[in-house]
Amino acid sequence: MNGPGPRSQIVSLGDIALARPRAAASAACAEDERIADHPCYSEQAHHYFARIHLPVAPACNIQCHYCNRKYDCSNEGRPGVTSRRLSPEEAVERLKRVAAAMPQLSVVGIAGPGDALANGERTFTTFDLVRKLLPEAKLCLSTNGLALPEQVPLIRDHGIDHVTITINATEPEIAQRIYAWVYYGKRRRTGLDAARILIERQLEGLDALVAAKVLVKVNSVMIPGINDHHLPALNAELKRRGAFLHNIVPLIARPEHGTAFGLAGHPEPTPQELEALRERCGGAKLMRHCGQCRADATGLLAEDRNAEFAASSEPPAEPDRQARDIYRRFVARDREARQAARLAVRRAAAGIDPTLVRTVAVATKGGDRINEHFGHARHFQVYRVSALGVVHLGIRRADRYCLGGEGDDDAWPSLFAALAGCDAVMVAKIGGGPRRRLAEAGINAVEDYALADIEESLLVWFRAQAIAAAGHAVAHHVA
Ligand code: CLF
Ligand code: SF4
Repeated sequence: MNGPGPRSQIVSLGDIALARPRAAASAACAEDERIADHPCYSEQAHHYFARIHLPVAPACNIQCHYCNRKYDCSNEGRPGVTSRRLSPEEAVERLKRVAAAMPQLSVVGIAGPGDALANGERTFTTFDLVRKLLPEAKLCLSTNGLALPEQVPLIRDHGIDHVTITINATEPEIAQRIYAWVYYGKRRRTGLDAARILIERQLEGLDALVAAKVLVKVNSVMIPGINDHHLPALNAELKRRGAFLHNIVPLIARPEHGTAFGLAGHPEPTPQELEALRERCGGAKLMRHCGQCRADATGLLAEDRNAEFAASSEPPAEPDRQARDIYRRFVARDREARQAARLAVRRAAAGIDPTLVRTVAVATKGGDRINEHFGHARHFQVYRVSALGVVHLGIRRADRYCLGGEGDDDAWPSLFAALAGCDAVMVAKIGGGPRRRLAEAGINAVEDYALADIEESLLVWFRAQAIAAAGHAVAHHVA
C-alpha cells in the first residue's frame, strides 16, 4: 500500500474547473478542446476515441540500442512486431475502410515503422491525402527529432497539431550509451559527437514547435541503470521548455527481438519501478496510459484491430459522417452525465481518513467502464484511491488467463507481476478458481461493479472499505 501522491496528480477536473480564474479557464478551454478527442493527449479521451497509425515511413536516420530494424520503431511502440509498409495511396485506402467502420476514429498518426521525418516526403504526401478524405481528423506524428528543426514550418502548414519527440536524455554522456549512431551531415556519427548532435536537434525542434503552438509530447524510454536517475531532471526541463506532456515508457529488451539491449540482457524496469520514477517527476504533466502501440495500430489504445482491416479486400466505402456525428454527440452526453455522478461520489469520499489508501487494478476494454472478464484481460489499468481522489498509475500488461475456455496456469507469473501491490482487482466476471488464487495472494477480486463507470466504482468501493475499516477499528477498541 502506498501513501497519497502529489496533489497535482489527483483526478478532480470538476473541482479544478470550478476554482479556475476566468482568463486561465479560457486558455485551458482552448487547450482542452485541442485534446478532448485525442486518445493519447487526454486520459479521458482514450476510453472513447480511436487512432490509426499509417505505416508509410520505413527508413530511419539513427540507431537506438533498443531497436531492431526488422521491427517497428520502438520509440513510439514496442519491438517484436512488424508492420507491412504502405505507400501513401495504400495507406489512405486502409484509412477509408477504417473510417467507414469506426466512428470513434479521431486521430491519424504516422509513427514508423522508421522515423516519420526521415521519410518527410512520404509523410507529408500521406497527410495531404488524409486531409482531403477526413478533414476533421487530428493529425499526429512521432519522430526521434534529428530531422525536425527544418520541418517545423511544414508541420505547421499541414495543420499537424500534435507531435511526439522521443528524448531519452539531455546529457550527451548518458545519450551516447543509448544510440549506436546518427546519420547527419551526410555521414554516420557515433559516441559523444552523435549524442550531442541529436540532443541539440531535438531541443531546437521542441522549442520551434512550442513557438509554433504545436502540442508537443515527449516520449522517454526508461532504461534502468542508464537514464532512470536522469529522467526527473529531464521532466523538469521539458516543463520549462513548454512541452505539453511527458510519456515515460518502460524499456522492452528481450533477446528474441535481437536488439542490442535485448541481446546484452539489459534489465527491463518493473511496473513498480516505473511508477516510482513517475512519482519523482514534478515537472511536465505525465502520460500514464500509453499502450506502446505498433506502427500500424488501429482502434482504441486498449485494443488493436489492425489485423481486421489489413486483411480486408472489400472495396473501401466513404466515411459515414452521420455515424461520426452521432457518436460524438453520444460521447458529449455520456461525459456530462458521468461527470455529475463522479462529482457526487468525490464529495462523499472527501471526509475519509486521508491516510487510508488502496491500489486497485481494473479490467477494461474501453468506454471507461469495468467491462472485461478477468480471464480475457491482457492488461490492467491500475489506480490509487484515497480521500484525495483517484490517481491513474498506469497500464500493466499480463498474459491472458483463459485460453479456449480453460485456465492457463502458465499465465499466473505475469498476472501476479501485473497485480503486484494491488489490494483489489475489479472485473466484469471471474471464475471461482482464479478468485481463490488471488485471495490467497491477498488480492480481493471484485465483480460487483461490472459494466459501471471506473472512477465512480472505485470511489464507491473505497468508501465501503473506509466504513468497514472504521467499524473494525471501533470494534477493536471496544474489545
Ligand atoms: Fe499515435 Fe503517438 Fe500520435 Fe498517439 S500513439 S503518433 S501520440 S496517435 Fe499514444 Fe501509442 Fe503511446 Fe504513442 S498510446 S505509443 S503515446
Ligand atoms: Fe528504431 Fe525508431 Fe530508434 Fe529509428 S528512431 S532506430 S526506428 S527506435
